[in-house]
Amino acid sequence: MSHHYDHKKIEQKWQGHWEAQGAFRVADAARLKENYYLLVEFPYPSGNLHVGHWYAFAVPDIFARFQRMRERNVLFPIGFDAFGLPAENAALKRGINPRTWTHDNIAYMREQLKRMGASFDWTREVVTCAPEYYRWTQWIFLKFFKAGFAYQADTAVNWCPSCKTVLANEQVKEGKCERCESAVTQRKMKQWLLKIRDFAEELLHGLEGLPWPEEIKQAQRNWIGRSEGALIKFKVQSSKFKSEIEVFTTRPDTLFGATYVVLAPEHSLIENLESGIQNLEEVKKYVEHAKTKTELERGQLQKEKTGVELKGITAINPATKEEISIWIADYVLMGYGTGAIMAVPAHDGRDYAFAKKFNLPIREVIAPRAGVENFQPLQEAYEGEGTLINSGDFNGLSSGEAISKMAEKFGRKQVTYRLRDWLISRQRYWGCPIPIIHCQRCGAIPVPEKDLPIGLPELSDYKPRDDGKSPLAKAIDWVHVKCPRCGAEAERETDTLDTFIDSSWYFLRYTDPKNTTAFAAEKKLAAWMPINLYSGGAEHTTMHLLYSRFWIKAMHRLGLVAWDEPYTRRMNRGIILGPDGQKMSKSHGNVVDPDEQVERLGADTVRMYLAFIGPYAEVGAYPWSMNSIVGIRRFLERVWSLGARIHTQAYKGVACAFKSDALARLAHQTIKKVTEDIEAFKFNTAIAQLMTYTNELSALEDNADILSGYKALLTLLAPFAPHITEELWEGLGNKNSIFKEPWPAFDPALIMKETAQVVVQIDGKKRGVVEVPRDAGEEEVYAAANALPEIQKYLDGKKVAREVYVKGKLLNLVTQD
Ligand code: ANZ
Ligand code: ZN
Repeated sequence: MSHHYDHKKIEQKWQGHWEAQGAFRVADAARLKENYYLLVEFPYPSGNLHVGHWYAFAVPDIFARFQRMRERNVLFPIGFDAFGLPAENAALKRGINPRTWTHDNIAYMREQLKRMGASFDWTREVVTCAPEYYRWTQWIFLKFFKAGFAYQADTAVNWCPSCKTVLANEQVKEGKCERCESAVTQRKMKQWLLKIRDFAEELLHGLEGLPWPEEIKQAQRNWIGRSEGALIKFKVQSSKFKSEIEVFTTRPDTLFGATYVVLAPEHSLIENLESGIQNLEEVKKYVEHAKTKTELERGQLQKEKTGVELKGITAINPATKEEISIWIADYVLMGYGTGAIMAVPAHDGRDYAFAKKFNLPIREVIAPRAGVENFQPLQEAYEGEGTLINSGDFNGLSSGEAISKMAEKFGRKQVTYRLRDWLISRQRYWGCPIPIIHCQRCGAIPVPEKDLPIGLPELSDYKPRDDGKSPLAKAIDWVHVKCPRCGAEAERETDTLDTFIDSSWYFLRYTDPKNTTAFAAEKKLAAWMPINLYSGGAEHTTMHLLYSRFWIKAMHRLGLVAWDEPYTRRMNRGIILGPDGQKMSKSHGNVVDPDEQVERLGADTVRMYLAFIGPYAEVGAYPWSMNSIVGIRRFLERVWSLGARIHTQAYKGVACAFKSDALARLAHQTIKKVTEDIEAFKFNTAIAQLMTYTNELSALEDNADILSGYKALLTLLAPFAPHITEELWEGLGNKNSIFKEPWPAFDPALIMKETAQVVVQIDGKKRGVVEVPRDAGEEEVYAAANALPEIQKYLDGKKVAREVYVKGKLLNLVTQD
């Protein structure tokens, strides 16, 4: 055995070996208690692995290998989220076909991933742009369509002028396109949506039973944004027609203070009321202007309020019967509640700012405390609850009572959600075609199941267009088909599906990736689902993680799957920063290339370093440190040279008895700590313990002693550094892979501290307890007991005549009287 640790040779050897042996192929056993499904979010084929990928895949691999050594049947699959904007944008930039670009990148990344030494079962690889996969994406979509979960609507949508496509709300970050950071504008277009909002209550409810980190659950709750309130109708007063404005309010108790109403600029009532509006010109100008702003800008509290009164029409407050003015203002959003509000300037900050600016009446109707009425003009809105004043028959009621009573009297109770239906159509080429045929006579007709998949046609010009049409519209032969229902000339839908659809069910396919008659066989799903643990990025909390929960709930409602939550546990990981503590980016020049590090230090070092960088289950940001990674390399070299030292010893491959009690104790403490830390994803402290243990072993004089503790070291180290441990294990004369070894168990008796708790009695009565070394002599125990204040108290003024000591248990002091 060489004295030099040649990581390149070793890593190549074992990766080849694992592949040839199919070491990580997992059988689809029926659901056994031992089945464990560990899922990591699959990458999109960007073309090159970065440190983040290593952090996302190589560190969970520790857990996968650990579970396997604990004799679990572990499914740890990988694939590629291959459709979508990033791939298409990158291909466009390089002037190549997205298909070519994607497939080349996958081939390259597959090799990079293998060099990580991760124990993926490659036979289950799933690629979402493969027709064998998206056939089932289309199939499930059609089930949803037939059940009414998917529908088309003419709605105001987020449009990215640079990507030339619509975006879901979740893909707009601070008014900008999540992909290219261009400012997003509003457009009205006919689009496909999924009724995620109908599942809002179930999505909230389902969170209750999940043992997920509380922050993730809370972020989803906030995104869903459940709000209890009331719908109240205000009659519109006009000589020309009868109409009503319905508002959503969480504070029906403030109704007597509603001194005007406000509509969102997009509110349909504005068109209906047109003939009655005297300042139509001005109103239309304002509506046009509002379109250029994003919802986020509009919703901001501090923002200067703007608006226009609809002159010529008024509304009636149903409680006071007063005639009040109607306004449009962009701080009221069309997508929330009813798109109309009753404004209560005395008790709502935004309404207050608006009323001040436009000189509208402000009437207080809530006093902070009973009997305390404020006779000064208000300096700001009082938004809290309190006691009703200026509210007719309701005066004196508390807000709580009034909310309920007034909601019933003047309207009806209503729950509203912030969550919008999920906009899923994209005007882009590189996505899954929507399997719908539009017929003049029959409307939107599903493609018959037997015709699936509807393949994505080849196109030489797949560039997105400004007119809001998908590039697929240019595939004339593909577009023109016969209506499956009436046989007339019809056209295919040319939009493609949002990639978040592809990733909403990929984990089901891993259980049965080659199935040609179903998205996955029921038995295979039953063997693996729900997923035991899903590890991924924090940025997906209100996107992928919410979408896929919805998707599974929708499938469950249709009886397609047996459970309605896909992920038992979820863990969000942190991010790795550049050595300068900044986010890694080309512009900062602080990007660490993992391939380079692997070349120099080895995959085992890189994996282990990333595991060492911080607690994996916490969403921290950890700067890369060249010194620390070299420290890990040194550690592995120390393990290597220990192996070289004892290699000369005859080793029979059987369990060794530890050569000393002290060594046995340390070994068992190490087994316990490493096991518990891995279970808690504290890989960093597990590694620290392995380092201590290795130091102790290295300090031993006798090689036979070292050998006795070395087997435990290698097995505990194996999940972290799989290549070097395989090599050293083989060097000890073992014929089987170290991953066939059972995880070592520890003996609690051996770990116990070396101290004993000795009860101190005075004249047969317990008066205290001292902690002493287990093998302490009587004198030492007596001295320790004497030092206790409670013992001193009882012995004060007395003389000890005799003492009885039961080793490690009891000291009785008998006094003279
Ligand atoms: C009258 C009122 C009086 C309100 C008061 C608040 C305080 P949450 O809790 O977030 O659900 N609102 C309703 N629809 C809106 C829309 N489309 N755009 C902007 N604001 C809207 O907020 C509900 C409150 O936000 C509603 O209750 C309404 O103002 C406003 F002292 O009605 B409230
Ligand atoms: Zn037809």
